[in-house]
Amino acid sequence: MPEALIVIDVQNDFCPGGALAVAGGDEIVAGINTLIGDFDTVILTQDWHPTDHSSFASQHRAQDPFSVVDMPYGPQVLWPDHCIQGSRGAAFHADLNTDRADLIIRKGFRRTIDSYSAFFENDHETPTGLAGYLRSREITALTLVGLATDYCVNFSAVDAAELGFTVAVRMDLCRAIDLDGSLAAAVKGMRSAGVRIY
Ligand code: VGL
Ligand code: ZN
Repeated sequence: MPEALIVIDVQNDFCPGGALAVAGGDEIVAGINTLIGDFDTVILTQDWHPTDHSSFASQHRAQDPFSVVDMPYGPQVLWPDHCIQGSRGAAFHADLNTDRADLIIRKGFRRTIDSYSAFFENDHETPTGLAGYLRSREITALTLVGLATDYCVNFSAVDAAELGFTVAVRMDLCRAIDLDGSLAAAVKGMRSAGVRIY
């Protein structure tokens, strides 16, 4: 069964010292590099925002980072400015082995809409093209690792399962933001979507 490893958003801004640092985000890099050796197909995702992205609290009057606003496509957490296209913060962690990547998928590049998932933007209907790529390569099983467990890994895993892929998430190679119980909710949601978590 053709399988792919999908490495979600292992970028400087999600690592300690970054603009939206995830605790221990850098601890998973060595283990991911080892796991890359076990897969024929490796795909990386890269959060890739314009400077005026609508998910940034800085673009909203009187909204603090980590507050939630209603967007036309639903509720959206407002984040500190992060992963700005071409910036050092948007670059992959320097130790991540990117050489084996067959595909790097960028997301969140449209100003008016965020994209947590590697498959669909946050309206849950605009495709990134990843599903088509995987299907045309006849890949049916996915292992996901990366940052952050409760946002981009979670949304990607649930979408993948709903699209019919067999999905596993290696929790030891993920780290979470964990806002207001978001990690527990993500684990529950992934399980009920049929994602294997271990
Ligand atoms: C992410 C918040 C904003 C993630 C990306 O990679 O989980 N979280 N942008
Ligand atoms: Zn982002």
